[in-house]
Amino acid sequence: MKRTIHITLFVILLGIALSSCHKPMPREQLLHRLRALQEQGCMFGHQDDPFYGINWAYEPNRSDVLETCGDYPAVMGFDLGGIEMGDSKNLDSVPFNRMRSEIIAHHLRGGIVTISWHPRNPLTALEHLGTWPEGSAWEATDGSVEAILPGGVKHELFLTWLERVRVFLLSLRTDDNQPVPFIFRPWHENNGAWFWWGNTHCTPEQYRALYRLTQDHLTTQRTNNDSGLSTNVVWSYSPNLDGNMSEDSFLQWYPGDERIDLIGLDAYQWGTEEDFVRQTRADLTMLSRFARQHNKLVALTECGYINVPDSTWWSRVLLPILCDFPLSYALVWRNAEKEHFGPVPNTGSGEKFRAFHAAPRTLFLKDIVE
Ligand code: BMA
Repeated sequence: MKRTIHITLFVILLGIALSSCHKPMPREQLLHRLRALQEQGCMFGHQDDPFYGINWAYEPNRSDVLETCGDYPAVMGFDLGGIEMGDSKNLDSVPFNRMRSEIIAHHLRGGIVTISWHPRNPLTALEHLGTWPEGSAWEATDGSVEAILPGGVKHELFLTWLERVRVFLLSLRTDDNQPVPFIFRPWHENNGAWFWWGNTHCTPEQYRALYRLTQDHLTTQRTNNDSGLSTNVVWSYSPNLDGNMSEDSFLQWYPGDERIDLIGLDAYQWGTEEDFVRQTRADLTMLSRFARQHNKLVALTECGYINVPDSTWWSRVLLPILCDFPLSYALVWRNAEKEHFGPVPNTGSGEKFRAFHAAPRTLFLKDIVE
């Protein structure tokens, strides 16, 4: 009898141990979901979607995408620029407290969250910014990356910046204390020279060391026995549109398969439509082949046509690209007053966006919620 009880107890304990071993982390769940959704279509994303849009700001439950087509974007993008200084608002005046609650709200409604970071220049950062680009991410001085790596004059300062980022990211938890999984996309567009981490301002080794330092700090630091960020972050590396990106040039700066889950391309139409289409297709051909061979996700992590002067652009230019490549998502940048990249409700262009929304290939929130 006693023996039977022991065996039963052992079997129960073994069951508990095995089930806790196999419980996937939020990060793995998100990766699994992203892979499954990629089979179904390409998600539409919008930066700063719930904060402001055309002729409104900080009104609850508003979204230009929702008001144009009746559904939220599947992916919402948020930016941490300014958090490194201990600011209460980001570089685009979004209060971090509001950002936290919108990130959690989007997660709870079944959406996907992606976070970027435009930190100020660590060599020249000022408490109060000077005339643009003074002190900002766009003050692209040589030597800033070197200065924040171990042994550099700003290394200690940079660790305090990373710690502020970590504390904010750690606070992304639901009321029942579950961490919100998200895609983190630091040090983006590094193959251009407009940010201080750009390719003419540091060496490939320094860039990769910066990515490693960021990732290692965020995933290994612990306070008060918290579980850290190792369990809920999907890591993205996203160079800018090149038009002629080769695997060799990509690999020079790539942080490595063991560090990256999602490969992104930031591709805007600044010039002609023909150039945009040709260049984007060329880079996505290379990147999606690389992603397939290396078992990575691929996305248009930023894209758009400034102020969308031609509303047929959505279905005529962007949609065919989304159809021809195995993209996880395509995120257009914010609808700021001075420049917008998303749809504008209550206009003729809204109607064209609704056709893009209705295309079988594009996924909005309702399409991805089970
Ligand atoms: C840029 C512009 C800036 C903004 C920055 C970070 O592309 O939209 O106005 O501050 O992104 O969102």
